[in-house]
Amino acid sequence: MLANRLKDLFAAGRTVVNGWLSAASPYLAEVLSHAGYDSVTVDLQHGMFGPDQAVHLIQAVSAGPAVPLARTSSRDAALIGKLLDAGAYGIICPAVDDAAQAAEFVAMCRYPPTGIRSYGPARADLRRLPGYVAHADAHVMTWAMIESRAALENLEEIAATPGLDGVFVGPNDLALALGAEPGRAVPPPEVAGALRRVVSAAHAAGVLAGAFCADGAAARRLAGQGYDFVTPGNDMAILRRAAAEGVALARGGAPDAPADGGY
Ligand code: 3PY
Ligand code: MG
Repeated sequence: MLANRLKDLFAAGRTVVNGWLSAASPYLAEVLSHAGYDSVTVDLQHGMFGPDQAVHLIQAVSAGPAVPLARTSSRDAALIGKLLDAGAYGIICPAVDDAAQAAEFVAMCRYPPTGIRSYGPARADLRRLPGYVAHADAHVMTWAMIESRAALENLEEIAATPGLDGVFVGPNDLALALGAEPGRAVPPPEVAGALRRVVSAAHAAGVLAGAFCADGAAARRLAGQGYDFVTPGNDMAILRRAAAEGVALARGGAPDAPADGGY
């Protein structure tokens, strides 16, 4: 594991732009890694692949300039450890609803005595340099997803979790939790309000604010609100939009306004 370039970008106040990979294609992972993103997240929760294939996707992202991250499918020490051993430089953990869950998640990403990560770094320590344990603990980033009513209620306590780098809004599950429709290009008002609350709570606690976004315009809006880490759409929503646009243009019509917010 090299130094985590994302940490330098955050420290310099840059908005970090993250790609989102849900297709089981190492080729696509390479393409995204060369597309200009600062990082690319391999999505184990809703991506169409499991842990074995995630290893190859992390390898493919590593072949380009983007920093490989992973969203785990659950708060599971074995899976999180495997993703870190495979070379993920940070973990995004879904559905973190309170401070105890946030602390549990952070512990899964850190070695003893602070955490419970088991030793066996495999791809993450290919160079077998001395000091990997301390290096990994200092460079692996931890992001807790805020995507429920409970998480909003416990937001300040979650953000104050020692060792947590940032909170990361899942606008679709949050929309469902707040009785609104998920998957839209423009977040419903309930979610828009929550997004504003999350960025100020995160910064008040001294941690970063991140979010999944439907597209570049949504990502730009959140960056304007102070979000540090934005994800302008997932691979398949981008592809579907571009494909539909090409078809519409080829048929001499105007492309429809994007309805698919991705996930
Ligand atoms: C959500 O919007 O709920 C997400 O988890 C983004 O993938
Ligand atoms: Mg979600």
